[in-house]
Amino acid sequence: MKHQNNDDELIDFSLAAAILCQNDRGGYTIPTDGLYPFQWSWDSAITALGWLRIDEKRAWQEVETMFRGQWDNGMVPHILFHKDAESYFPGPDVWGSTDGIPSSTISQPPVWATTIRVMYESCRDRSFAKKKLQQLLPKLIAYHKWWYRERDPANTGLVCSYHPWESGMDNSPAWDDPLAAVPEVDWSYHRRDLGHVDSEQRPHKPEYDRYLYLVDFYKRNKFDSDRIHANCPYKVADIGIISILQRAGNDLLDLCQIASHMDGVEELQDELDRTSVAINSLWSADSRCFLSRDLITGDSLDQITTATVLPLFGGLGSDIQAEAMIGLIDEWLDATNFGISSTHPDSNRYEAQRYWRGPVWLHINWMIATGASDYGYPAIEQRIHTTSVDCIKAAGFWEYFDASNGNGCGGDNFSWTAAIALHWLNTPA
Ligand code: 9WN
Repeated sequence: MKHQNNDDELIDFSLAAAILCQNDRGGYTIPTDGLYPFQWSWDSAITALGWLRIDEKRAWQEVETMFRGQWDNGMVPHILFHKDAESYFPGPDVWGSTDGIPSSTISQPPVWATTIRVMYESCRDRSFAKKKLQQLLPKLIAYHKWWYRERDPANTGLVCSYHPWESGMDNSPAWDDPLAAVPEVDWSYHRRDLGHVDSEQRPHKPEYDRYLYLVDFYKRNKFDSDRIHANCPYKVADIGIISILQRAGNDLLDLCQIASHMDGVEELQDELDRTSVAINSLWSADSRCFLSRDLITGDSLDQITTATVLPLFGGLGSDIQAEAMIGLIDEWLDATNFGISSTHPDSNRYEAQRYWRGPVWLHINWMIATGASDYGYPAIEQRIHTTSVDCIKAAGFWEYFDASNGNGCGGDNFSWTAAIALHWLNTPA
């Protein structure tokens, strides 16, 4: 039986705003207290959308703090370790990067230019925003160029990821096979996540052993791009990253146009055009979506996860492909009660509460709903919106939700859940 949305019962948006304030550490927002005590890149980008509704200047500050940690080569790290904290593992010593703000040595889905475009278009103080935009554009361009140069040196049109953490969808079943080929670390360590969250809702140890092997591998290779590209035991063309990069790249070009900033624009346009063609090699008519690929074995990673329909968000599907993806999403929503589950419930690897193997993540629902709307499917957008509202009504502002009963999972008082509510669920679809 479908869960009914009772429209009279509203989300507590003042609580959402209070969560951002509670998680504010002065210029950056932690995802949640204890479990994640640092600044994460794509969390921070989504969180800035929430700040925009509360305090515009604070929203721009969120962006600036993140880009203060940008590497000289253009990479925006996935974590900035602004302060020491014992409650998270692995910390900066394990990652081994010591220049500037201590950071991780991989990136995360590059949603920044998309966020900044929303911020620019919906802000009240346009002249302040324009000033900020002028300062940020060269950094954003350097970041996008980093993806193409370092993660697609052969110019295939499909950037690659070196770590499941880079996808932001850490233990997605799509990564099971490529991750299984990575050796395990032979040293012992103490996971801190299990002190905050039930182990049923977190990745297993063999996955962590391999996550850490990869972290060590970059360090042993002194973060040398050529060596890592040649020898990294995990190399995946991740449809989620590719789609988010494509949308952000188009948003970046529009922002450059607005600010009459033409440096580097032609090169970016060429990269976007290349991806628009190359993406078709990932299309699966049988699955009705795009599939990531293991670039070491060449195998298609055939799990149906929310990443596989993100090309709607990236504007990467033809009209026919979009129609097929929308059909898939429609049936997917029939099979769940609360939003789109991160892994399709029909998968034999589906686990209702285990992190990226089943639960619903609201920022991803927002991306898919946005894509559905762009392609002209308002009824699907509405369904995703309504069932996302239901998650918060059922449980509050959790990190992720069980798609069958709306139970909140992972960390509570979670920044991107609060922010996406303020940004997206605060307005009717
Ligand atoms: C590793 C902060 C991050 C999110 C990721 C989510 C989780 C980290 C972890 O938390 O990953 O980066 O330790 O589990 O998977 O998407 O950015 O919220």
